[in-house]
Amino acid sequence: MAGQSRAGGLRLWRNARLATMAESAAGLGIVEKGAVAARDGLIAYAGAEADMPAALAQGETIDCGGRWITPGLIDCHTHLIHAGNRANEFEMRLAGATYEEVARAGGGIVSSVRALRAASEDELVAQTLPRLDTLMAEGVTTVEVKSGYGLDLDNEKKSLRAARRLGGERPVTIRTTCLAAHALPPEAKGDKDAFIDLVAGTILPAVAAEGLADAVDGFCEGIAFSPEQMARVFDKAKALGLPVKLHADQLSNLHGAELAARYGALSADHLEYSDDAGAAAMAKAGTVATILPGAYYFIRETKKPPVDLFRQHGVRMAVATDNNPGTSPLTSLLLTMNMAATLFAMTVDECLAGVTREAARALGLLEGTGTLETGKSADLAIWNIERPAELVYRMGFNPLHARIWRGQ
Ligand code: DI6
Ligand code: FE
Repeated sequence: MAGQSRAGGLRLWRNARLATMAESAAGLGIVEKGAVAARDGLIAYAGAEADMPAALAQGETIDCGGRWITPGLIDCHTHLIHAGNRANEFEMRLAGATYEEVARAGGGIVSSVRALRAASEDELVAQTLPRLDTLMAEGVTTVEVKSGYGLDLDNEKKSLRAARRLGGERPVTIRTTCLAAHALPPEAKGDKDAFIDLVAGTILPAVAAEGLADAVDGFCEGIAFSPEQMARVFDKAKALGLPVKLHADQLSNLHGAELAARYGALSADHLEYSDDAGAAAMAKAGTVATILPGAYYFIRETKKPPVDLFRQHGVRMAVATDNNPGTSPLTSLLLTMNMAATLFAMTVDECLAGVTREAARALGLLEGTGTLETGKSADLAIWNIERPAELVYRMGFNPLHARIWRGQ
């Protein structure tokens, strides 16, 4: 805070090694003797210390002792707002049931819906903060949070209001996504089309009118909604001026990747069963592929997302936790990177870009965060490491030295 009052809110981190993740640079955008200056919460300089304008050295100065600075990490796909947990279903699956069998037996997403509906908004915030704190302790400065366990107007709004409140409780950027088309609630009595009418006709317009969501998402899957049903949700989202995302091709290939691309989606997520045509369509539309190894690992999926196809077509890849009580009770982006590398053979550079620059792109935030570049939010993570690969290599070890959000 002292630095904020001095020299126009100037702050300088010097004697650091930078992985700027800038698009224009090769690889990680490494600067060996680097410095980052922040003014009023924005990056005023990031680059070689020797080339920094002298005027920027007037404020509070922090000697980083040769530590590495990356952009603050971004978790671009979470269901962080939920109530209770599903450890009981985990035990069922350990005894041999599949995720789809558990869902069809009345467990799955619907059991989290019951728990969320019974919780107050305050309780949701209180139950979610420990998960958010765990992400932040690893240098996360931006988190996307979906609704999708409310599945009626009041409970979807409650979820999104609770998600928005997280940003007031902690120094972190929260982006909210309305995932009302996540599952069919029990009161819909099996009528998916009528529920989609409710989502498109009532829930989305109300959520948009109150400014509760930054984007709209859906689950396109046999156990959830068809591509035609999702298209109706997306048509409404577009009419309301909200960008879209999609849980696509996670358990089967319903060509969700193409559907997402057709609507210019910010991202299509999961994608284990996507094919060449899906990757080509995403590349053309600039839709980011969000890779979610936590869910793949936790439900012991065996079909890997077609990372090679994404590379061949030039599809950008983000990496996220998918934190949720059913398929990915994961609150570590560092471990998520390790999984993406170990399970899917993503490179260190791809993993680090996936939790910074590409995650920002998947949220439509690349103008404002995700790389160390002048004019962006001063969101930084400072690490006790010798080389960036350590962030991907270790499992269950947190080398964070300091986390800076908007210059503080
Ligand atoms: N795909 C998933 O993996 C999660 N949601 C989705 O659309 C699962 C959510 C849950 O089981 O609670
Ligand atoms: Fe998800």
